[in-house]
Parts: sequence; structure tokens; C-alpha cells
Amino acid sequence: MSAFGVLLRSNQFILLLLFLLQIQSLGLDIDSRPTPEVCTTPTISPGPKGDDGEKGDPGEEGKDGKVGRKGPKGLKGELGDRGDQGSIGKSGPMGQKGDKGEKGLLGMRGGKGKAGTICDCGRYRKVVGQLDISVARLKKSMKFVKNVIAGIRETEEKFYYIVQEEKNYRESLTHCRIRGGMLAMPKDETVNNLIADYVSKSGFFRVFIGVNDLEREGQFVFTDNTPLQNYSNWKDGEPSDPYGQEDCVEMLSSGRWNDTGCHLTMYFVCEFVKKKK
Ligand SMILES: [Ca+2]
Ligand SMILES: [Ca+2]
Repeated sequence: MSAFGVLLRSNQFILLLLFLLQIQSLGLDIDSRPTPEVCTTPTISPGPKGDDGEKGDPGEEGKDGKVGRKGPKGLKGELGDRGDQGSIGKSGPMGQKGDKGEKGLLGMRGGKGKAGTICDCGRYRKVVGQLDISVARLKKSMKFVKNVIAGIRETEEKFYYIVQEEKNYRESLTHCRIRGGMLAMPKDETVNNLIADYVSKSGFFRVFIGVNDLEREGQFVFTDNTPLQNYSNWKDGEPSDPYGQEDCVEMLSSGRWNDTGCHLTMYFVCEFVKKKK
């Protein structure tokens, strides 16, 4: 750029500046320049601000708003008043048995009894003592009595009964002896018939009787060691002891005798001598 150009530019700038200053001194504004209408129609200026108006009437009630969100849980209310008593409910199940209660108080003392008579206490004590002994014996004999209840037979001199327990010959002997008797010894026809009838009517087939040849083979004796002199009632063909093992005697329901093994077990008949009055 030439120096002339620069000079021309600076002059233009100065002129512009002077122009603007002229406008400002005249109180003119570019934006407030009068429009063509200002010149043609009268301008109406707004009046001063009026006084505040009176407060209006309250408006009509607005519409219900939308249902809001669920609020937080409230505090627990106070305890209400006690209600009326309800009706009686159904009976519950039966409870368990309770514990035994404590012992009650001692009762009142009774009245004085009548005067007793003088007794022979020593005699009564003796009777009571004998009763105790009898009861003890009775208890021991309960099993024995159970068998006796099944039936008992008797003659003028003796009692007979079938012990319904299966025992071998020696056990049978012992059983009768410790009870004060013996294994039955039918020493005559009357007694033999009585025992036979007893056995058959009781429905048994065979029983041990008090006869054996344990001491000497073939020499039969009663259990009181008396020999069979006056009476015996062997079954036909008996006694027969082919193997030497039949040393004890059984009575069959027919009343007949047979020698048989002593180790066999069966019911048996005891006899007891009646006490003389
Ligand atoms: Ca024999
Ligand atoms: Ca035989």
C-alpha cells in the first residue's frame, strides 16, 4: 500500500468520526429518527398507572386432583377400648394326666371307742401265727392245687390225683414225695379200677404209676418196695423188655400196665394217705 492510500484512509476515518460527533451533539439517535407516520398522525401518550383494583371474589372450587402416590406407613395407633366378652368356644382336646398331688392334711382325730373286753391275746397270736403258716403253705401249693382242681378220687384210706405235668419217672416220684405222698400204687382191683376210670375220664392215654424193676431186672416192686404178690394188671405180652430199657410202669386208660422207659415224660398219679381222725 502506498503512503497515499494510507493517508486517504485516515482522512476518511476522521470524517466519519466528525459525522458521528455531529449527530450526538444534535441529540439525534439513529433509531429515534422520525418515521414518516409520526409526521402524518398525532401521537397518543399512555396515561399514568391507575390505582390498584379491588380484590376479586374467590373462584369456584377446583376439580379433584389425581390420586397421589402411596404415603409412608403411619405410626401405630393407641390401644383401643376393651371389647365385649365373646361366646364360649368349642371344647378343646383332653389334656394329659396331671402329676400326683401332695398328701393331704391329717384328718381330725376320731372319737374314743368303746371299752374292749379282756382277751387271751396269747392264744389269738398263736392262731394268727398258724394262719400265716397255712397261707404260706397254700401259696407254695398253688400249682399243686391247680392240678387237684382238675379232679380228685378217693377211697376210704387214700386220695388219688393226676398231676397234669409231663415228667419222667424219677421227677414224678419226687413230685409226689415232697407233697407228702407217693406215686400211686394200685395194690388191688378196686384201686386199679378207680385210677383207670380217673385216667380215661380225664381223657388221658397213659400215666406213670408207682411200679418199677429198677433194682433187679424182671423183679417188679411198688415204690414202697413191696413186691407184686397179690395183684398186677399187665397188658397182654407185658412186661416185655427186649432192650433192657423198660424199668418203669405206665397205666394205660384201659387200666392195663406196661413197662416202659423211665426217661419218658408223661402225666402221673400221686396218692396220699388220709389222716386218721
Ligand atoms: Ca425192665
Ligand atoms: Ca413194655
